[in-house]
Amino acid sequence: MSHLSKIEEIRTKAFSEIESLGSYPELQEIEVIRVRYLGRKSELTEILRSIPSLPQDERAPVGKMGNLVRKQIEDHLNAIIEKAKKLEQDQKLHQEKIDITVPGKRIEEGGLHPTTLTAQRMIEIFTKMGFDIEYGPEVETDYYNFEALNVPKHHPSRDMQDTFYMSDDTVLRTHTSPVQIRTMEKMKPPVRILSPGFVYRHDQDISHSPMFFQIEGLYVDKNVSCAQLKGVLTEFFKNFFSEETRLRFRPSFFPFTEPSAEVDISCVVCKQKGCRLCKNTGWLEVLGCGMVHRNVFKAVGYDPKKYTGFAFGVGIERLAMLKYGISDMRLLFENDLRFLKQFRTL
Ligand code: 2NM
Repeated sequence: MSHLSKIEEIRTKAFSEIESLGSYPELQEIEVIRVRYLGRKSELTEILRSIPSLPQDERAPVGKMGNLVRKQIEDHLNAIIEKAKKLEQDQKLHQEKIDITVPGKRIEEGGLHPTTLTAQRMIEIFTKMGFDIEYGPEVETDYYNFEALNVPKHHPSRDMQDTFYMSDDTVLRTHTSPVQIRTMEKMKPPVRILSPGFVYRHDQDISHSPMFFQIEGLYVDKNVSCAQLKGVLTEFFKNFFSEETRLRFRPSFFPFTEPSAEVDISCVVCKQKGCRLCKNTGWLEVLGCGMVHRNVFKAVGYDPKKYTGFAFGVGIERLAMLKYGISDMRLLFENDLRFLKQFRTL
């Protein structure tokens, strides 16, 4: 058989095989045919490869015919492949069509814990006043938790009855003041920071938890005054509770501040008419504060003649209870969803 008629035969066979694929060919079936007629080992490829060894006068017509048929088969296959792809696509779309009448799946919404919400609100108010946020370790050395804070060796707060000791000189921090010490060690005044975090005390009843969330504030610079302390705290409580909130500063004592004060706010429940919460005094104790003791400045290498500062510390659970009307602190630690779900407004 001449090469030309062989090529003709290949075309006829290829075309009839392609036709036999029917109207819904699969891409895989098409590929089998492509390899059979156009692949490296196909008859047509063999013929085209053998052209250089053909007699001179046969080369041109065989080459022309061979390439033409190759192109025809290729085009035909490509057209079929397009069709098959489109079909596959249509089928996919058809299968994927959605039933918009099926009821939606409800996404279980989470929420933030009231303690977290309270801390966030407090941080928001103080950052607007220019305070930065600082964090530190919950396991502290005796030095950062007591010594640098001017707490004397035999102060009751150092007692095993009150503090969780990890070893002779490591404790679970009893306040976040160590964060203030660490921050002052690494930067010069002006220092305006807030230190939120968990602290630990050996203490437990309806209004005390052995682990609670504290936020302390510290402002150190030249000429920081007691009046500024009162101004900043007043601003905070008016923003946090309401504009009519009043503050009262009572003299107190802390080793790390001098002078020191306890801050009471006008009762958020009865507006000072007298109620059970404020024990008919009209006042609620919420916070401790004072002017930073010169010994604390000495410990961090600040010159107490050059700088003054104020500091305060507040338990967040207490503020959360007052803000949301929670009567038992234990609710904040039990993680009962019936309780927590009531704060799910985000
Ligand atoms: C309080 C009350 C008074 C306080 C002092 C310091 C530091 F590090 F600057 F000395 N930080 N926090 C402080 C002062 C904390 O909590 C009731």
